[in-house]
Order: sequence, then C-alpha cells, then structure tokens
Amino acid sequence: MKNFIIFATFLALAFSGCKTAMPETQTANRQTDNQGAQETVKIGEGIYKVGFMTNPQTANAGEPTELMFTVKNKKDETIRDLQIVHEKPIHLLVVSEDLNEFYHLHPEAQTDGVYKTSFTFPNGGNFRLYADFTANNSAQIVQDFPLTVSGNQRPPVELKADEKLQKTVNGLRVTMKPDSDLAANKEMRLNFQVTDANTNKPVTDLENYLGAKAHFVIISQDLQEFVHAHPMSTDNVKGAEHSHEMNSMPHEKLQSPNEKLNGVDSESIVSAHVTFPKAGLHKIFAQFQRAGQVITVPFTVNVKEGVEEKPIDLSKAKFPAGAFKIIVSKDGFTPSEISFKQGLPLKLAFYRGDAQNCGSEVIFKDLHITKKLPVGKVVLVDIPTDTAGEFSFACGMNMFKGKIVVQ
Ligand SMILES: [Cu+2]
Repeated sequence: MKNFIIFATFLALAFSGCKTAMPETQTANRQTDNQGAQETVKIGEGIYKVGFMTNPQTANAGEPTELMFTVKNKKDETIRDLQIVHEKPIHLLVVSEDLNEFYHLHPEAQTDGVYKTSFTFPNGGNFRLYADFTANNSAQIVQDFPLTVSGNQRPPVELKADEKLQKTVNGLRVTMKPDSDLAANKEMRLNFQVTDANTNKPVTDLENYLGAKAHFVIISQDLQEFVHAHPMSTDNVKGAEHSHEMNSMPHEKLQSPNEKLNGVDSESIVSAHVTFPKAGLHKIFAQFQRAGQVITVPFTVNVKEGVEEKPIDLSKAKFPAGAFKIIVSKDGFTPSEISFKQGLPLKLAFYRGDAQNCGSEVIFKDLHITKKLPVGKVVLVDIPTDTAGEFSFACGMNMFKGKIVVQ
C-alpha cells in the first residue's frame, strides 16, 4: 500500500463570515514510505502534518477506494482526538474539477489513528478533496488534496452562472435570495427559502443534518476558495458555539420562529452569512435533510469585483492609557496571544474596525465574560492577574481564538 503523491496546498478559509488567520504552508518533509506523503502546515501557533493516502494506490472509477487521513502534531504524535464538529471529526468534501460532482463524506477514526472512509468514484478524472477538521486548541483547518481517479471520464460540464436562483431537487424547491448584490469582500446574508415543489407550501419539516438545519459548501471555479458554512439558527442564538452572532445583520429580528421574512414564514428560510473573498464563478452546494433524506441543491453564481479592502482606521479609536489594544479584523484578534506579568492590572481594549468579520462579540469562557464588540467602539475588559494561568477567548462563532498567559 504505497503512498500516492498528494500535494497539499493550504486553502484560505475565505467565506463563512469568519476567516481564520491566513495559514502559511511550509513544505517541510516528504516521506515516501508507507506513511504516505505528508505536508507540514502551520496555523496559528500550531504546526500540523496532514497526510493523505488511498488504498488501492491508484483509485479506480467504479471500485471502492479507501481515503485515509492522518493528522500529526509538531512532536510527530498522531492526533487521534480531533474535535467533533457538527457530529463528525472530519468533514470531507469531494468535488470533480468542473464542480459538477459533489460528495460529502466522513472519515472515521480507526484504532491506528488513521481517519478513514471508503468511496466509489462513479467517473474517472480529476477531483479535489477538502478535509475540514479542528484539532484541539486550534482553529478550523481546511486542507485540500487533488486526486486523479483512473477510469472512464464523462465529458466536462461548463460552469455557468444560474440565470434564476431557484432549483428543484427531490421535491424541494429552493430559492436563494442574497440580501445584497453578490460582490467580493462584502459580508452578506444568503437566504434560502425552501418550498415543497408539489404543494407550493413553505417547508417547515426540515430536519437537522449533522446538527444543523443545513450545510453550505461554497467553492470557487479555480478550487482555491472554500467555505463550509452553517445556518444562523433561531434556537441556537443562545448557544455561542453555533450562533452566527454576526454584526448588524437583521437576523436578530428572526429570534421568534413565527417571524416572517418578505412575508414568508421564517421556519422555511435558512440563512447564512458569507463573504466572498474574490470575484468570479462560485458553486454553492446547499444541503438539507427532509424525511431522512439528504438533498443537495447546487447554485452557481458570478461574484462581482468588490470594493478594495481598506486598512482599519485607528485614528478615531480612543484607547485609555495603559490599556492593551487588541484589534478585531477579518484576520481575527491581533495580537491573539498575550503574555502578562502576574499581579499587574490588565485592561484589554478591543477595537473592531469594520463589520467584515464575525467578531461581533468576545467570550472569555473561564471568566464568564461575554462582551459585544460594536464596530468603531473601544470595548474594555479587565482581566484578573492575581493568579498565574491561561485565559482563552474566542469570537461568538468560536472561530477566532486568542489567549492571555498570566505568569
Ligand atoms: Cu460533514
């Protein structure tokens, strides 16, 4: 079972309202023994070696192929306890190069520390695999791997923007309603109105699929931009973990289930916040579950050039003397790690320069502190430094992370 040379380029986690700090890829070592090829990736303070291999060595269309992943930390220890996010340790999204095929798989942990799943590719050709996982104390990691499958290839399908953002799949008619023009570098909300194609009635019996009312996977035509987003959900508004407590978007108004959006029962509307980092064709795979069946509804959109990102203007921010500045931007918290002397008073001054991020609140779980971070306002948080220790903090979506080390 020799390894398959796989190039791991690290993807910018560009959408999903929340960008983690841009990871750098360092191709450190390449082993070609039966451990397979692995790449070293750096994210935040963590360094991980992510390996991918297939069995058989060459994947053949029409035959089961084992897709195997290993994640190792910088001490070369195999990580066997990836965080369970949306009910799974790894979400593996597989698309064909022309984005005409889409598969959502879940490699499971094996006793040897490998995460494995078996899949039968219906066609030969070039595919891209996106492994979406979160190691302990790390931000979400999305690692992509190209894979060539041998066997008969179907003719490629040209990617074209949909004229009408309405699709019917397996009795579900889904209408996508962006709340503004689709342009890059702008946070927007994509509303998906779900109707029963037979009765024309709003669908109110969507089931949770992997712990969420829907899953959205958005991939750019060049396969470089990837997002795995989840809907903002009324019943999760309280649960910091899942709630997309994003900024000044009106979703707060959707708190009570019997609210209406454009006259349609909110029960049948699922929304997600996204920011497209660049212009061009993107494919959106919206997944819903109804009557036990997972239904994937694809949309293709052409995103326009957006306004240039302006650097955060700190000139108007009034930071009190002696306060420790932490800037909140699309890249997370800057700085994200602060070491501080025990016994000295520590006042943090958070400043969020614009709304192009999901840092609308900061949560210090251990200190039971949650503070809203309105745009353009300096928000102060006093950190107790009488005892040495670490205080982690995160954004409302648990995507941006930081820590204070008192020593
Ligand atoms: Cu998944």
